[in-house]
Amino acid sequence: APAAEAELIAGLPADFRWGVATSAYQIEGATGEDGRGQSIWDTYCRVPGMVEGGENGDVACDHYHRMPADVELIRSLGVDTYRFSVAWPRVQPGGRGPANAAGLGFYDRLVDELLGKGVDPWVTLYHWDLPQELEDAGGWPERDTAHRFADYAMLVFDALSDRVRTWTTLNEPWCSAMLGYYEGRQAPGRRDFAAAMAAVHHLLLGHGLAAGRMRAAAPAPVELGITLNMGTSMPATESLADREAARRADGLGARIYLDPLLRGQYPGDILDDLSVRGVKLPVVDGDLAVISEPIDVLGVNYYSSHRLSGVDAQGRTEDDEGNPVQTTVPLGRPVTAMDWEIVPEGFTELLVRLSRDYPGVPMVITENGAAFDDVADAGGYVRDDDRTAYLSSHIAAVAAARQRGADVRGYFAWSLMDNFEWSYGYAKRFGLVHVDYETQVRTPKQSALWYRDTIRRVRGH
Ligand code: PNW
Repeated sequence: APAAEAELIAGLPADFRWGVATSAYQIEGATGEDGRGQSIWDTYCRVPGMVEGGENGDVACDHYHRMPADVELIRSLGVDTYRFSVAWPRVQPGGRGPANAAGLGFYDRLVDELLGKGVDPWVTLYHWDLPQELEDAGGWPERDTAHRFADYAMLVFDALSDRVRTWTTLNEPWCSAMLGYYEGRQAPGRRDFAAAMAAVHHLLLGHGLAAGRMRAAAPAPVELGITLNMGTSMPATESLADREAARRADGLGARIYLDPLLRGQYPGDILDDLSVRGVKLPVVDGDLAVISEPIDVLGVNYYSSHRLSGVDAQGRTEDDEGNPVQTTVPLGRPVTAMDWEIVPEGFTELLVRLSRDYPGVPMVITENGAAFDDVADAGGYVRDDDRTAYLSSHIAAVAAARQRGADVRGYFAWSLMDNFEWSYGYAKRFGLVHVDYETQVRTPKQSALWYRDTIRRVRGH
């Protein structure tokens, strides 16, 4: 397989975009500096039991103080793009009103530092750190939050669009809505299905409002997009119950975002499912026109794929609340440290299917990567063959999808360096670069060197 993978990877075009990705709360630290306000993650981390080890992002990778050295590290990997996110509570401590110049200043310096080293900045405006004051006012289930997001987006856009060409509004609205407001596994930790569905709509509305205003204000051509996390949902058997389970998983995981964004309407089957559950999306006339504002690039984050069954261990098709059963049936593949099965062909299937069902939108892989239980030697070096194998098989999967017609223009590894893995704390390491959290020393792992050499080879020099 590695030889076949190498051949596929070598066939990627010389102008394929290569990058590494991070997000603000996961790496910056300095949560109390330069007027930064509190976000829902500062709050959530302090709720006992929510984050492993009671950890939080107060220090993280101390990137806020080490930014120039980290940019040099990025340059040394030979990537052409760095995807990072802007912390809303640094720009608007309470989520409203004028920009906090000191907070915005950090991103201003970061962009200059990147450009000075020949690395393209790829800005994500929202990677989950909602200002706590907006959550106190209702959060994403509240329509007003969409308008607040668009205002915030314009503050950042006005400050950086003279130098930043590519903008992602939201990272993984599925996680914000479903993990944050339904499953409670992420901030703000609520468990309310109707609230989560309202959040879906208002996240999408916020995206559309921001994208429309950015497009109208753009001083030069810009590339606007949104990033969705998706996988391939396969039925465990051909039974109706299992096919329904796969349809619903794909509907709530992917189509409820893709269809309004790219077709201007919510998927009818999912609206029907919701109405059976007594839930109606809070759509107001005109919203879908806002949400379907054309985008230039679709960001795809891929980690794994799932096989689904509509029948539980007791043979039931409905749970105690009368909701349809949806169980994951393992494919029997090796797993990462997250217990996520390694399914590269599900990546190819996803990309081919997206290009067929939603033609005309170029895609970029804005995240792909894996956590493993790294063992560092005395010098901090990690021989992470498992991560290298994961990257190789998944980049090859992207190349295979391109051969089948998927218009994928780039690939960003998650993540530049080990960082705060949300409710898993610092135990899960996704980095290409190892971070010693005692000393903050960064050491490129074997996978980082493999990635650098791979990029070099594809570019042909
Ligand atoms: C993404 N899931 O999160 C995020 O964008 C990153 O911030 C994060 O560090 C990375 O993936 C690794 O987890 C996800 O449950 C969280 O399917 C959960 C899921 C998918 C992506």
